[in-house]
Amino acid sequence: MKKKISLIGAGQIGGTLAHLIALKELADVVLFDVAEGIAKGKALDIAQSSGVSGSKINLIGTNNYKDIKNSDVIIITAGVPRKPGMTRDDLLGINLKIIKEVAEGIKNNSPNSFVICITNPLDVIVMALQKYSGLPHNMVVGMAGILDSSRFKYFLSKQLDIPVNKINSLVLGGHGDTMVPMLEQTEIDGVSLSKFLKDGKIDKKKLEEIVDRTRKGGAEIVKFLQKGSAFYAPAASGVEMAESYLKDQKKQLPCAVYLQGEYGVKNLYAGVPVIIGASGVEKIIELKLSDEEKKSFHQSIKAVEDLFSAAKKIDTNLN
Ligand code: TXD
Repeated sequence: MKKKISLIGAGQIGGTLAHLIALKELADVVLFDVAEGIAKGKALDIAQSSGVSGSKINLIGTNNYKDIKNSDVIIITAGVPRKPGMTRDDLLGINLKIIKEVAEGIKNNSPNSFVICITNPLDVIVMALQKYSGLPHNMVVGMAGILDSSRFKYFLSKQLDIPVNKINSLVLGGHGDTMVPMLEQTEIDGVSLSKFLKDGKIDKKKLEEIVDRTRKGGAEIVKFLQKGSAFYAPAASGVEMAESYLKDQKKQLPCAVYLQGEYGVKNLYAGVPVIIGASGVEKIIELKLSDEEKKSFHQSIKAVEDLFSAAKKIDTNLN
């Protein structure tokens, strides 16, 4: 039975998501956007590429929420991206309004979907999405950790001249400048990063530069693009989550999920390692954090809590 993925937002990431899903023949695609022409134009353009790729995926573009009915997966990128000099948090006001509208559309038309939110500021927007939509916590997740971990692994692989697929690592916490690359959990070709440090294969200063570049990875791209932000790596990361759900792969992935005491955090969305399978978020993996990692993680959680307090001031319904 062919699956169905609805993409709410057909912009830079939405269009790239649609193209990746079509090439991987993961599911039929509904591209939804308030700018109906963008959704229809991109759906038709990608559909026309099937003559080359041989993809049997059907795509439609729409601005009617009825078309997302019975979606297996919904991926949300509706919202505005950063401009140079803006922080992810600067997008809170406008994207909170948009996500309220999107939540209504999903609640009324496809409430049983696995919903992946990408819109920034991610951790607070995905939490607001879950509250506005009332969908179960295990079926509403945020995409950020996979992207941040991919950036960290890429920078490390370039520095060490080691293929990126030989590097295992993850970035936890909020999707902001306080995100936490987990150095103690990082392995290069099966060897711990701390051993690499001890053996002088990488120096601490270089590693700190890589951590900093990962935290500012989004801003670096915004500066180059001037108009818009990163979209290829975010789209690839979103597809990874959708695929693990649709194929019940039970992959362990860093995602923004609802914490109810895990890692000492209650009633908040934040990035931690989870198992994604056919029931959505199937398990939250509690890693043993070093004191240093614990301290950084909780600083990151504080940043998410502060931003959520700002969101509750904008919309008291979020209390
Ligand atoms: O790791 C992450 N989570 C981040 C997320 C990585 C990169 C970008 N991140 C955020 O994703 C970014 O800050 C934005 O908030 C979203 C989407 O980024 P994108 O680059 O795709 O933005 P675009 O190209 O502006 O596309 C947004 C689309 C655009 O076509 C609008 O017309 C549409 O959203 N839009 C809406 N669609 C539906 N409903 C409403 N209300 C709406 N408003 C705008």
